[in-house]
Amino acid sequence: QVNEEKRIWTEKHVKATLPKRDATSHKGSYGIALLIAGTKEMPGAALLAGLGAMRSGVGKLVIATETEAVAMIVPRLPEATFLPDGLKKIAQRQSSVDTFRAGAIGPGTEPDDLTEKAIQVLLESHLPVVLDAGALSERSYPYRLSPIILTPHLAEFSRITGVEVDDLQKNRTYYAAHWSKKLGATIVLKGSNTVISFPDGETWMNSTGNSALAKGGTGDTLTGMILGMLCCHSNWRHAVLNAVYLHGACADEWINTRSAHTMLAHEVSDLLPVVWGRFD
Ligand code: B4P
Ligand code: MG
Repeated sequence: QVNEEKRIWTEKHVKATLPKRDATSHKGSYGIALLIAGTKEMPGAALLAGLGAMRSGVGKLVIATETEAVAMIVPRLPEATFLPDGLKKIAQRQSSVDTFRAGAIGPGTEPDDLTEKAIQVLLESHLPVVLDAGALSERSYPYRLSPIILTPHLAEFSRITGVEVDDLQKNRTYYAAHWSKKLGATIVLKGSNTVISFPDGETWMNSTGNSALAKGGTGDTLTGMILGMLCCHSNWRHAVLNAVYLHGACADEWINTRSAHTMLAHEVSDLLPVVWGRFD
């Protein structure tokens, strides 16, 4: 089962693995997600990832971001709560991460010393951790029981691996699987037909998505969606695969009636309720 060539994650798999929302559940049933994202210069990335997360089944969302970014996010996502200057507080261990169910870091943050320290704190915790954008650097990962999920596009994957983009592009499945094993981390290698590789060799190709997604911010939305799905799925692999599938399916929904040139990243989150609704 594990090394089968080009296994494709399809509607059939999504139908079989998306969780139901239990009639008697409450927000505590779905946990609190931690999103470390955004700066005062790039607050939009935190908003986009926040929208993606809150549309994807979390109980509660805490956004750790720069104080100045909070005022910009609140009007568009009043449901979120905040840890102002949270990157610093987490990096300096002034604020614990133990109470969260899952964490994501990187959208709209710089790959600097503070980010590196916050990543170390997350990696020492029990949380499933999603690393994107500013959190994607060349490094090794400790052995841990909870998953580490990296979500690079080709340019970021090249930065992590030192392999040229052209070479990566020609052998996407090979490199995703190779580096997933080598790093002990799940790799979501983004692009047309996103490849998802787990450290034990299990590898899938996604079947949804289109060029409407080739626009700034859609990656931030995906990071949020993976974070949210981790909170409402009991199987973390299904959470990752279903997030990638539904993210692409929203873009497919968009181009049913609208031009691929025109979709905005936050509109992926706007479409998710209807697209997900078809599976309930
Ligand atoms: P960044 O500045 O890092 O871009 P970003 O903020 O990460 O954008 P975002 O988060 O919105 O999108 P992401 O790609 O994460 O870019 C830095 C530099 O890297 C830029 O100069 C850029 O041109 C370069 N770069 C980026 N991607 C590259 C690539 N593939 N090859 C070479 N250079 C590249 O997430 C985008 C989402 O949309 C993903 O989910 C992806 O799977 C999806 N998507 C994008 N195009 C798609 C397509 N054609 N079909 C289906 N899905 C697609
Ligand atoms: Mg990105």
